[in-house]
Amino acid sequence: MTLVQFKAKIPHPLRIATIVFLLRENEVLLAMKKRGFGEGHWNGAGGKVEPGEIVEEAAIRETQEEIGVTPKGLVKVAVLNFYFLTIPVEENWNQQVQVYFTTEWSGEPTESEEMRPQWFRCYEIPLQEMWSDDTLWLPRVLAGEKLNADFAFDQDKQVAEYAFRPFSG
Ligand code: 8OG
Repeated sequence: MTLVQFKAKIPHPLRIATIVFLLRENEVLLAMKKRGFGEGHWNGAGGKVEPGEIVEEAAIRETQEEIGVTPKGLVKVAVLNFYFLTIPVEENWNQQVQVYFTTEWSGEPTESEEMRPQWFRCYEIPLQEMWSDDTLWLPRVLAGEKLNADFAFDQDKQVAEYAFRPFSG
C-alpha cells in the first residue's frame, strides 16, 4: 500500500507527540531511550500529549520527567507525520511528532529511568543509533531549516516512503 492510500484510511486527526532538543554552542543534547517505544535509540526528550494539555505543555512535562530539565522559549522546528504501513490502524502507532528546539532551560540534564542524556556535536550525531527517518530531517533542522514531512515505515521500521512540504507550523 502506498502512503497516499494509507493516509486515506487513518481516522483523523493523528495522535500528537513531542520531541525537545536542547542546543548550546554547536552541540545538541540527545538522550538514550532506556525503555518503551524507541528503546535503544538516541532522541530528544518527549512523548505523547495527554488529554487536556496543549502541545507545548506536554513537551515541557516530558522533558522534566525524562531528563530533569525545564525548557523555556520552545521554538517549533518541524512537524513530522509518521505512518506505519504494516501495522493495523487500530493499533494506533501512527502519530504526528512536533519537534522543538530550545537554548534556554533551568536545571541540569540528569539521567532518569527512561532516558540517559548526553551532549553531541551537531555534526557528529549518532544517526546509526537513531530512528531511520532521523537521518533525513534532523541534520536539516540542526542546520537551521524548518520542515513539515510525512514518513511511512515498512515492517522493519525502515523508511519506505517520505515527502517534505514547506513548513506551516
Ligand atoms: O511517549 P513515548 O515514549 O511513546 O513517545 C515516543 C517518543 O518518540 C516521542 O518523543 C516521539 C518520538 N518519536 C516517534 N517516532 C520517532 C522518529 O521516527 N524519530 C524520532 N526522532 N523520534 C520519534 O514516536
